[in-house]
Amino acid sequence: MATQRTLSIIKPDAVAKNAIGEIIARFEKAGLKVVAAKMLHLDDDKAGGFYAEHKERPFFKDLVGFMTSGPVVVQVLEGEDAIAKNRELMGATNPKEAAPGTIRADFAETIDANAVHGSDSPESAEREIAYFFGADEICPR
Ligand code: RTP
Ligand code: MG
Repeated sequence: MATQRTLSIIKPDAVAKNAIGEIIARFEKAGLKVVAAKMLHLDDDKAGGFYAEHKERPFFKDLVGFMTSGPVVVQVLEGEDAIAKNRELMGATNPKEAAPGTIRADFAETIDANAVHGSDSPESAEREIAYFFGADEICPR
């Protein structure tokens, strides 16, 4: 498996819990490198555009409301099989179904406030990274 990049977001609930460092430590311990990072407070347009694929879903309004409720930390993670590795570290979307020891099992309370986002395919990763970062903001090492 080749080196990949994926977009990670530490969501407002996890930022509010002061869990930024613990979450990033899990990525690093798993061999993923942070090659770009910034803190942002998303507005409705930026959050809605990010989750455009869910526009027609009943939970869309709540999702945008939650993602704009406080600051987030967006990062580009790089490493072997980074997309799947990050999804594994995150655990299932619903924290009640997330495997023990995953980020969502340990830091998330509900399916709405579920601590982290991670790209779900190489195509999503490419779009999502470009949605938040210019090429000059990514520092491979
Ligand atoms: P994410 O995109 O945030 O990484 O999460 P995911 O791939 O695990 O889940 P996805 O299906 O893409 O859904 C995006 C976010 O929408 C909220 N959601 N709520 N109430 C519901 O049934 C429901 N389903 C999804 C979650 O917060 C999920 O992370
Ligand atoms: Mg998703």
